[in-house]
Amino acid sequence: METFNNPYIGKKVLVLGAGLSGVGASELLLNSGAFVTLTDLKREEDLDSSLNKINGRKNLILHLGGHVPHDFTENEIIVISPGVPSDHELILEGKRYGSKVISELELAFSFFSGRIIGITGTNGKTTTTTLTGEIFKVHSRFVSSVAGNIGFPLTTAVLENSRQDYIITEVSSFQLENIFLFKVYAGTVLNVEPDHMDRYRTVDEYAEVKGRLFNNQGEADWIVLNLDDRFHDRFKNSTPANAIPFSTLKVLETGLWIDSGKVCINIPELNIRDDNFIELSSLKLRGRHNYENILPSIAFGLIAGIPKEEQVPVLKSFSGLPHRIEFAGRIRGAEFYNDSKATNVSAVVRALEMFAAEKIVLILGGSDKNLDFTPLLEPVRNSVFHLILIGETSAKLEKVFKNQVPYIKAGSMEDAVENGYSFVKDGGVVLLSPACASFDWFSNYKARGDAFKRAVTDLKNRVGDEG
Ligand code: UMA
Repeated sequence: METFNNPYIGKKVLVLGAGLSGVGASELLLNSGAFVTLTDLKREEDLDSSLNKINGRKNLILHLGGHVPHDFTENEIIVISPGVPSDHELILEGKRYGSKVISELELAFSFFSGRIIGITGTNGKTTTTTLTGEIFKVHSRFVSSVAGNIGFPLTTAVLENSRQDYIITEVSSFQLENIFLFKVYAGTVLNVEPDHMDRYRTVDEYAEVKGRLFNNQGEADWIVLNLDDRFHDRFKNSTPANAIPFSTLKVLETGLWIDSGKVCINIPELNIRDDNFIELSSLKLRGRHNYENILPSIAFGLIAGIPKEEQVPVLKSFSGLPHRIEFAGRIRGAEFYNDSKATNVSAVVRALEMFAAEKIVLILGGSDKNLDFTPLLEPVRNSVFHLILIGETSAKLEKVFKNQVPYIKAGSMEDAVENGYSFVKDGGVVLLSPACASFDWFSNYKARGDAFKRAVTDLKNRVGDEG
């Protein structure tokens, strides 16, 4: 690891939260000679096994099973985990005593000598980050990796190799709340739709935090700009970086766009023009929401100097990610799709667009992020045959759909799948696209999607046996 300008050597640092982010941050800090206190509300036995990576290390104090107020005023620096709100009472207290509060991205950045490609947005971050990572991987001139909100902390990626050329980083708004010097060489806000309304007062405030991705950029940097998103002007005006626009709806003069079923490119700054780069029909990814991920991924490759021809095989073979409108099986006429990662309203609307021609049973509900579900009424009324409401938000959802769309409530994922099947066994789609977080019944969206897939497989075995 680089130790140039190491601002943490000998410093007392509190790391708040001992999840993935906090353990990654602690490990980087310990390796750089800091004195670390790691604290979490959870007890050691309830924490993820990743803690084992650092447990017992010299210069590490663990305060688990609750926070010690004194820690927040005693340490010069506090690294806050993204899941902890920045206005946490103890954080505010620490700030009053002069502690500097930074995010894990900020910490990682000070040890990294390469370039960060930053990808944020309400929907499609993980797909875009993964696809961009694949594009960079095929190019033999670069050493690169994928990290961030995707589930692999940036601190860990930097610790593994602080001299790699690029880290393709999925960035959440939470991680941007406490940055100071963190800078992306090239970045995009894919879209801003209502989400995390339990953390931000308005969508405008949420967009403002997303826009911090472009803080600290200079004229040699790049912003990849979605002209279909209502906040694009604000982002463009916030940075002196070179702008590459893209659109999946409009034909553009410069940037990347779609015309007559083909991806077109015209980037004068890079001297690249191709009116027939790739046919959408040759791609495995389908749907406008996916094209919104493909265009910026191509742009990032081009910015880094990866020839467009080199990108073609990657684009053609990439088939998307688990839990994002993932095919989960067929039982007689019913097809099952797992879209567990759709944890907000706009993600569900995008999924419904994909199945517009089908008879859809939609499984909706989960834990509450204080989202307004009324914008779902119109698209659901237009395209959904029957609703199945699950989880903590089912009563809130019921109020929106009562007397508007037929619905039932299900008490478990198995129940939801079985009922869904009963409505469309002669033809149709059962879509789990919950518009909510998963923490009411599950540990995360992956566990929820896996439960759905398991329920489909179990039902298939039973129906097969009966049939
Ligand atoms: N905690 C406290 N005190 C508090 C609140 C929480 O100690 O007052 C503790 C919890 O008990 C828990 C820890 O903090 O043990 C959790 O920290 P965390 O929620 O920040 O989770 P991590 O495991 O560190 O994972 C985080 C991201 N999680 C969130 O932003 C909520 C992961 O994104 C990310 O992959 C990981 O860092 C690595 O960078 C997940 C996510 O849901 C996938 N992101 C949101 C999204 O995509 O919508 C933003």
